[in-house]
Amino acid sequence: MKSTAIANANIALVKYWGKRNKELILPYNGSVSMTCEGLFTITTAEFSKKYERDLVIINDEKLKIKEDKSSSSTLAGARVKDEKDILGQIERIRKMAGIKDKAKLASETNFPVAAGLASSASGLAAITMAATKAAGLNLNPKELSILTRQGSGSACRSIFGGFVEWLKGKKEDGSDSYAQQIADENYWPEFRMIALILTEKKKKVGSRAGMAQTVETCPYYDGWLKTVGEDLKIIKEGILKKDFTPVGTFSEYNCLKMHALMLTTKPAIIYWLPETLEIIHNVISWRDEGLECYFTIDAGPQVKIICLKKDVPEIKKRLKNIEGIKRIIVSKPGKGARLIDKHLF
Ligand code: 2P0
Repeated sequence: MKSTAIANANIALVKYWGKRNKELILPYNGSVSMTCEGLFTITTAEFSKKYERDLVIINDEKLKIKEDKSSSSTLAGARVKDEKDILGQIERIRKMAGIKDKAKLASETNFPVAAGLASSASGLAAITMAATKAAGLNLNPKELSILTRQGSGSACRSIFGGFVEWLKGKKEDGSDSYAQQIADENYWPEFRMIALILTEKKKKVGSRAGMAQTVETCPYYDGWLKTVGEDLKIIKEGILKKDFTPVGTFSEYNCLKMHALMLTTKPAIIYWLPETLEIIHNVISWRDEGLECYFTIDAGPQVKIICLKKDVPEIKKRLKNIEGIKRIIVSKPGKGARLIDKHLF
């Protein structure tokens, strides 16, 4: 059977950075995200005897299925991570369904891949939903989230719409580490995330290698783990009360704490470009002038501005005065991953 799924990317308000189990992808800390409408991946999957080997096509490009020994901090390494994730996920799904057929999978993403815009989140969520269905499995959202997590951690949050929490869990087998919805996409429709694309180049240090390096070498990682619980509590409460100021304040603070970890990792992981810092300074001064907005930044140079709908026109107007912004994408809370009828092949 052929199945197709669409999944939106998500941007974290409380970040995931560090694994307690690399094999099962179990995080050291819980995280919270907004699923972003309009930043999506569509995937069609089919398992069939007619395929001699697994065939994966990403944005019209065939994945070369090969082992590459290069470090994951190189461009090639970042690419291999994606391939291994996808093939690993197909294999996991085959085992779960008890089938041997090879798969054909086509995936299309409508925004820059591997540049700090959560492409692996929408990608692995769409792949997992399409391929499980194509393999004849009928998983509930919690089971789907657990399986998606094993392909890429942040992807487990994209199964759900609106505002989502990924529970870190305590168990060794990962059965209590999954995402759940805090509030759906219609709960706080005024909330906005403005993604500013500064470069479409792939990042040099992938999240997977970067976070492992942080856990191993950063002297402040314990401080992160001690304080992230407060960020989670305040942001979740703020979402439920639709109280923008604490959500924005603590999202920005949590992002800066994560980047402080990155900067003090050996070797240092510096994702920011000069333009990133310029936007940070602007957001802070706009806020001082009474325009309430906050920033968040992931494992890449792009800045996302967190604001309310009423302030989007003024923020866009001010952004015109900043050089180096290639694209602006405004997202509101979006739907969770779902099956659709229109197949890619
Ligand atoms: C997040 N990031 O919470 C954080 C913030 C990047 C910075 O989740 O190894 O691609 O596949 O589990 O999910 C990126 O990490 O890493 C990420 P894996 P993933 O959105």
